[in-house]
Amino acid sequence: MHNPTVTPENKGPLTMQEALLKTDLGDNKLFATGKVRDIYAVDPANPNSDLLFIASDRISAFDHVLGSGIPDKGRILTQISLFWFDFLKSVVPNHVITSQVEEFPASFAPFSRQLEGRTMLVRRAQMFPVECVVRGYLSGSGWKDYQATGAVCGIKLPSGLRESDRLPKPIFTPAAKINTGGHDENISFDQVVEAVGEEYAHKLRDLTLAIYAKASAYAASKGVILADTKFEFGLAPDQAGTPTILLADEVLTPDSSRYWPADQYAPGGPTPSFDKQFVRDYLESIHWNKQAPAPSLPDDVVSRTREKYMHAFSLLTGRENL
Ligand code: Q0Z
Repeated sequence: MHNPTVTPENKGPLTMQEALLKTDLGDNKLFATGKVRDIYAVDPANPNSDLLFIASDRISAFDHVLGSGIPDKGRILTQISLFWFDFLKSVVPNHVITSQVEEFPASFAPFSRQLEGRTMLVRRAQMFPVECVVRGYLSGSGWKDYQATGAVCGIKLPSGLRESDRLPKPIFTPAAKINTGGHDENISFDQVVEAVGEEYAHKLRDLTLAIYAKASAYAASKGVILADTKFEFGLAPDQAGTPTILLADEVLTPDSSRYWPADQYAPGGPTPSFDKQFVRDYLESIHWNKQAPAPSLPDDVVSRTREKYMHAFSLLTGRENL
């Protein structure tokens, strides 16, 4: 299977085996692209206009976008995000206007098949230049920093912790966004204060910890450990015109979070995450040098990975179908 890209317009069926690798919305203007997501401007002439936020079926591993997509991945992740935006709406307002394609501006109507289930019309916000990371467990760059310094983002931790250990309490470990390619760099709370000011720094930290507390307790009740995750916040005027913090971007998806199956949790080593383990194992097995071009994936790795994403979706949302 070569995961053919769907045709841009609404011709022919979108069958299960097709992955959306590249969005093509005709004359609509691309606003930003990431490894996996694309953003379109609704009205390019208006610098404040809404945005169309689309999750493709691209998948990245070892910092590269792979040659194959995972059919429905973008739809699955968008539905997970929408679930969490709704679940968290009493804690924090969010940027979502609608995910109903029929409610999108008319210029997007010819592309409804491409957009269905994977797209959110969102309010444009002034994004804070900080990745709001929260960790309940010691993994990834947190584990690396802890081994080197005994601290993460300037937060001193008890000695003797093992990889994947649960932390005494969740910690806010912000990171600075590094433009394309480079990894985000862990920063101290004081550096957040320098970037956004004292008041917003405290608000972002408190919101991040409050969201994590509510979401991780819910995930745990479904047999899923939310080891860590990353939020992006922005500012937009509320109904009275007062600048208000909004939860933006994607929220608590497997791409922005480490989800661990609780029944496989074993501290003292790396914990394989829910979604990409078959992909990483395959890429290690072929001894890819982790330089471009990234390889494609065999069909069985694609379909087993798709099942992993669907399983995470089902556990978290209680739904069997997209
Ligand atoms: C998010 C990103 C992506 C590339 C801009 N509501 C918003 N208002 C203003 N800006 C953004 C949002 Cl979500 C915004 N990003 C991150 C996402 C592709 C970059 F899908 N950039």
